[in-house]
Amino acid sequence: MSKNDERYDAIVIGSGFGGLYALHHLRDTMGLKVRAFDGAGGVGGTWWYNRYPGARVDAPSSPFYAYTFSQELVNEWEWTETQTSQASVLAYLEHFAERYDLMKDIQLDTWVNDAHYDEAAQRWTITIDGGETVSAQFLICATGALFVANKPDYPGIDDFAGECYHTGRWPHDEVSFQGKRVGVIGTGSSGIQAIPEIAKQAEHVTVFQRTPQYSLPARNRALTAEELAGYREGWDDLRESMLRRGGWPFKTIRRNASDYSVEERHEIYEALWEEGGIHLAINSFSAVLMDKELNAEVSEFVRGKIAQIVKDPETATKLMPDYYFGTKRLILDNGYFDVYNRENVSLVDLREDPIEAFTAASVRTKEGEHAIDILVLATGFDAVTGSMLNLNPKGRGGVSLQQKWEERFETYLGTTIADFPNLFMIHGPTSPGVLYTMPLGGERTTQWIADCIGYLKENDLGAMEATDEAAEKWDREINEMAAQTLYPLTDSWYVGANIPGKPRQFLAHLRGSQYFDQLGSVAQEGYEGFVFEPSREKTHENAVSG
Ligand code: NA7
Repeated sequence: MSKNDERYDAIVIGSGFGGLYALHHLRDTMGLKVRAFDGAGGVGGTWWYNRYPGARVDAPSSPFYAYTFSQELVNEWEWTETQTSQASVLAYLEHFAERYDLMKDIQLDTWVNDAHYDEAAQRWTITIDGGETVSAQFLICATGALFVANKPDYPGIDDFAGECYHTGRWPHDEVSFQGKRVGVIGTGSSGIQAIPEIAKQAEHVTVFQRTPQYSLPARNRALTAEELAGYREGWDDLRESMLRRGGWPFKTIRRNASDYSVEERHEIYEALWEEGGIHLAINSFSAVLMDKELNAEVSEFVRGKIAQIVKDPETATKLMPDYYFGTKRLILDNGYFDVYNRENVSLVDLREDPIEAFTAASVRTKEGEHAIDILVLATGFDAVTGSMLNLNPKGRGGVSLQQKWEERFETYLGTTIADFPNLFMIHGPTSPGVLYTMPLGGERTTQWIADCIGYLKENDLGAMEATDEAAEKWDREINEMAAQTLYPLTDSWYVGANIPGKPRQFLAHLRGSQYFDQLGSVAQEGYEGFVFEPSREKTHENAVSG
């Protein structure tokens, strides 16, 4: 039996970076009554689930892949490496939840099985595990951009009798690869981070690769005490700079390739490769993601590096990507290409030698059979849209999100959806999300959402909703922005190409700081693109008291 006596101002779904900050900000800064729910057994979201060996932040990190709003928080957390490990990010998020006393308002191990909008009450009601219902005026979906694991459906895969793990659902108990024959499917960030670690233990690792990748050396190293102290000291300025510069505090180099000779350009590529991280993409030449010829030159440079590192020429050739550099998620690795120089690692190129079926103890490809004890699926996610479609909220007139997004993932400002009043997404489709520094993006989006809520309250309004026209216009803008780049030309999860049948659409806003300026101006100019309803609760109270 269900009961409906839990009423909140806001419900937050998810307790990763976005959800934890939303709970803190809405509760502690706005004074709202908030409750958060998460199906996981701990806080951390993506960082709770993705605990495979070698998991690290794949963007410029310590101390910038973290909350930025509090100098005290910056001062008290001791980051130790330049490329933060999963364990360290998770410990930080647990510390954050404890420090701000968030746990008392988070219900873990609790799935939200349904969410529907009640037009008359101007409220969202959710049904959680056990059938209990809880309602709130605002539904904040911090459900994660990389949440719904993509599991391949090869014939017989479920008959495989050995251990099988998806990188995005890694077990909490330690997995031992000692003396085991391991098959890894997938060479995105997760596969490329995990493979060198697994190879250290396993008897043999067979990598099944569908698409070779441009992976750049992470050059992870200890973060010195002086560096950290310097960042802390200059935090206000660094933060200011992050706000202005797409989430990254340091100036990126803007130069025209045509001002340099081919030799000079190669010297620049060499220097940036040595420096490591994503510098080759962001600090080489401005047009690298727009100009096909320039991109081809950088692509060739990386292929040359792969040829230098990997000793067996046949394996090196298989590892060479042929799509536009940087148009799939750039990967930062710690010894990935080197791993193929080990005797216990071999590569199967699925484009030449596809998987035909699994047996209880092997993977059968067109050209052979590979006996394995453990199967690691590093096959990624139904990214950006999957977790919202999984939740499948029902909006105005009972319309479900799955119906709404059947053909296109239309949002307004990447945070709201027409027909879904008072529902806000953090890192939703067409927000900068996965292409921005996510913790900061979550902070800034939440602050905007909080302003919307404040505006409604100040003006005795009960609901706000994006119009279809605004959503369509926004959709065109995002598309046009992406069309100026090479991104849409590549099959990647940015365009949904990794999930069979998913509508193809570029899913991110490409200019983070401009995006947050846009959010700011929409608020300043009275929320163009939204319609509002007076608060029925207030009218009701007036009627009662009057
Ligand atoms: P990704 O980046 O989506 O990588 C998944 C990998 O798995 C990629 O190499 C895929 O090949 C491969 N894949 C997916 N399905 C299959 C099937 N059916 N057969 C063979 N290979 C397959 O996911 P990650 O978890 O590595 O990283 C996700 C993000 O998390 C990452 O970008 C970071 O931001 C953190 P494909 O390239 O699609 O041909």
